[in-house]
Amino acid sequence: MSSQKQPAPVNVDEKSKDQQLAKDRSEPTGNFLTTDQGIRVEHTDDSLKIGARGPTLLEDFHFREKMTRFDHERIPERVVHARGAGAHGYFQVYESQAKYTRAKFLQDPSKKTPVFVRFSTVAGSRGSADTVRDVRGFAVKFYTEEGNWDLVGNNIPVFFIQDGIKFPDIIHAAKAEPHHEIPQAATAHDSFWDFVSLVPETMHMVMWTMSDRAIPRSLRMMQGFGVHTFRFIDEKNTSRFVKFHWKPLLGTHSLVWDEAQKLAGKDPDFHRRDLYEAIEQGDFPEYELGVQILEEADAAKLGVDLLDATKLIPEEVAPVMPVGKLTLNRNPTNFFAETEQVAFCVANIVPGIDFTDDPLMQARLFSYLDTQLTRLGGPNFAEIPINRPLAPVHNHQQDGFGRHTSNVGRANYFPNSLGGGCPFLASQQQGGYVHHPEQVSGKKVRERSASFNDHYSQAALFFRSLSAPEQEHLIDACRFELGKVETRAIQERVLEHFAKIDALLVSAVAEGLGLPAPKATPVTPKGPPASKALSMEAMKMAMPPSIKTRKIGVLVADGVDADELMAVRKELEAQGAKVKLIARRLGTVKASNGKDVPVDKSAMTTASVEYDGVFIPGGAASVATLKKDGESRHFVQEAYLHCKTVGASKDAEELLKACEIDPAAPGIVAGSKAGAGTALATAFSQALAKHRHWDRKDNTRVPA
Ligand code: HDE
Repeated sequence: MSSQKQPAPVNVDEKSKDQQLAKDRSEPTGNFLTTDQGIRVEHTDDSLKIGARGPTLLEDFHFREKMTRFDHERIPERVVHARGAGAHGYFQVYESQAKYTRAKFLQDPSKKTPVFVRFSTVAGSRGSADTVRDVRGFAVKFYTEEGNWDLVGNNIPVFFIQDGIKFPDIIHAAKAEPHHEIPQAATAHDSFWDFVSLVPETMHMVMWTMSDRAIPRSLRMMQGFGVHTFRFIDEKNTSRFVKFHWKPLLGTHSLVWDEAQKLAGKDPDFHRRDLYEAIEQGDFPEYELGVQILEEADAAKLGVDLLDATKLIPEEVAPVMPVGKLTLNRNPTNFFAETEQVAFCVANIVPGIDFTDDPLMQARLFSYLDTQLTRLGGPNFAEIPINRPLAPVHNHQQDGFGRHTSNVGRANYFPNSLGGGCPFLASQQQGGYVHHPEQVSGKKVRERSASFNDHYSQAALFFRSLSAPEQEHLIDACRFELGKVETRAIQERVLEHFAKIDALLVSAVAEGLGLPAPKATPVTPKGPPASKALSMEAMKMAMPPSIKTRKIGVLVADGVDADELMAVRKELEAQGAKVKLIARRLGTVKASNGKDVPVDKSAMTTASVEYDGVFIPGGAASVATLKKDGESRHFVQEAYLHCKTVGASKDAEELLKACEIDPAAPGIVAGSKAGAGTALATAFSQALAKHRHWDRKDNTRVPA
């Protein structure tokens, strides 16, 4: 280091990124309308013409600028993960992780590192619906004092393919077919399943995408995974393998497929809206970061190759250790500036964390920056406010489209003496990034390691770890997706693979397709026969029951029993649930005590699929109106069909009867049994905390 002056230490706290972004915010309130050059505009509704009916003048700089800027508003959408929603927040470590990593942001529990998170679907375009069956991206940018670390993960812990060179193939196959660009945001088509049927390494992830994991209830209620094996490097340069996990503190929950499809029409922004509203209301989404740490010496004993991204390490084999918590507490100011322009990159890494030779990860190290050069219009996108690190940037990179930084001095090369040798190099002790000196030797080959060969064991482990209802949903999803495939030979080839996974799976899917089931020859999973952490149902059981942030639709009409409504609302809201009153029309309904009760939603603008449960308070006149109303009956029946909790006061049970719902069915909380007021509300919330009642046997009997 050849400078006299030492750089100041970098201090980052929860507010640092917001303060940095604030410098670029433009506040219209109290300001004149101006051109991009700051000229105040006197008139913006008519172009400059010769006479009111005459030709528009080229001289009209305001018109030309306004139109030009409009004409160029669009940038290319992401080639995958085009649809997304973002949020700001912070990450805080529970205790120092110095024994595993020297990453500075993982040392001090009092430090809050700012983050920006973008959740996404993979296959659909920017304007596609949120609730489609798909993988969800879970990308986190940590603005640490040592520079940006991006953990660009998914909500599924494994990937379809083992080598990144196949990524263009799987994505081409999964996205809309090239000749007619159909279907949008769906894998239920021939080309996807054609690829899958020819590439058995996809099987494990296919099981996950056909499971309820692929239709999360909320972005706030899904897990995240780093997928690849990374390295943690400690102060002594010891390397350990690490896998990253995010666990939502609200638990992991899903929609049901019929509900997801209806939501895609009723509210295509369902997940985006849910995230935005939760943050606005102060219900900040929280996720715990956990790590599975594996000593390098133990890796060989695992029975799976850590470099194979189609495999996971069961939590029974390597437990997930909690490391810290991510809290999302601020919505972006502007969607485009932040959520659209954010550029994540697997290669953005800080000292103390390192890569492995996973050939999928290695491909990603190239792809992200490469795609962003096109998407963000050149090499200077790291200067876009959302992408800027909080750590200072000094180097000899220069010029290019949209350059913001004005480098000082004439020495734009290294080494130099004209600039005093600056900027100078940092040793490892000064925070310089030193790659882990892994010893590698071998021949140049285009080959797949034999240790990557087993494609069915973990698919079987996943399927067998699911509860019976979860297995049923997975089978139904396969029947749906393959049912849309038009080429019989593709369906048959997929069944051949399913036969190697599980006998029930292959027979039930074959039955749905009207094809003979190939003889089942299921593999025996290596390692544990089942893994609890793979089943959302099993994980739910392990969590304290909660109805926090759950939405309850309360159906009301004139004559509703006001006292009961109050009691139920009070109890549910005390537990953190959100209660919405739904009536035929907006405004108010006249309660039984003569008071006007404000309505939140008109039945026409909402649907049961937007709620986690339904409650029908008493009041003879109100119940009589609802009973006669087809839409209200449909609301209740649909919620029932989707296995949601339905509550009814004693005199509202008539509505249940009109809906052909048995008040004794699981998850039906009826006043005649559960009592009234707070007692009824408590019973309702206990049932709601179970999330769904899969054990309803007469589902198909109830119309919806
Ligand atoms: Fe990505 N992926 N990916 N991916 N990925 C992109 O980068 C790619 C993979 C993931 O919200 C692209 O800026 C390759 C796994 C997320 O902005 C692109 C391979 C995982 C996001 C790209 C993979 C992911 C992306 C498109 C196989 C989970 C959205 C736009 C080798 C661990 C980030 C962009 C955001 C986005 C390439 C596989 C997660 C094309 C080549 C595995 C969450 O660069």
